[in-house]
Amino acid sequence: MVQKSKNDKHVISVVLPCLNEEETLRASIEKAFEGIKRTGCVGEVIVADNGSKDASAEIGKKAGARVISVSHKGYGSALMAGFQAAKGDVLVMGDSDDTYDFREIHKLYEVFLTGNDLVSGNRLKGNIDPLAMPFIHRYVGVPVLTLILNIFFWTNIWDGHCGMRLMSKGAYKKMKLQSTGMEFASEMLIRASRVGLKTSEVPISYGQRHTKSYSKLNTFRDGFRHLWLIFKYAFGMV
Ligand SMILES: Nc1nc2c(ncn2[C@@H]2O[C@H](COP(=O)(O)OP(=O)(O)OP(=O)(O)O)[C@@H](O)[C@H]2O)c(=O)[nH]1
Ligand SMILES: [Mg+2]
Repeated sequence: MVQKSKNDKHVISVVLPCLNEEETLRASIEKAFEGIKRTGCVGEVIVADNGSKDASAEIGKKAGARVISVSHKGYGSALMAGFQAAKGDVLVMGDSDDTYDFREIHKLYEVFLTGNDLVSGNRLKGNIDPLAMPFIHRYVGVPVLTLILNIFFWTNIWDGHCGMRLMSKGAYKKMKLQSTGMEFASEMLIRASRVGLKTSEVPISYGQRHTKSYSKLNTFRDGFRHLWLIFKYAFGMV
């Protein structure tokens, strides 16, 4: 079960991986602080930056986040460094492109309190903006890759690529994650299943990326990385 902090409240660390997200970072941070507040807990927001060339780092600091500079590139690397730096006993991950609504952190937290180790958002069952995900991601990539994941490893999660998740720090440490890229999201579910974590998911909102900054997700490269990782774990190559 999850450790409580001294005042009987959890301390929540929200970690935002960030690569050139100056247009949306402030809004993401403000929503994360509001999300922490709505849980009744205290907490911090950490921006895990990979050498953004824009003003992300300064904007992050000004908005009250702790900005850490991560030398090893990649979405997974940034999250692992952020979790390492986190002071909280509850960890939340989420993107800094203002597509997840962090004011909904309490929805995940409430389910976590019922005895789960890891709670993931589910965008497909939630309030999803029609333009938030390309057709191929929403109706092919995410459901098919998640189905394959669940055939090999029962994960109890049906949006395998959701970037908004909440877990105890103890659960995170148990998983011993290593993936540096976007396939980090799949590895987390595989490892959670392998080490016997109790998982659950909650419908959440997902909005469109409204920025000039480009998406870092490459449909075929990253899709293949997720699939390859699943096969490596399934056939004992990891
Ligand atoms: N630090 C760091 N952050 C990254 C890296 N790649 C992606 N990110 C961040 O991780 C989050 C997810 O990346 P996105 O490009 O939004 O990927 P996505 O949400 O799957 O794709 P979209 O739906 O197109 O937004 C964003 O906050 C990015 O800034 C990276 O290499 N390093
Ligand atoms: Mg995004």
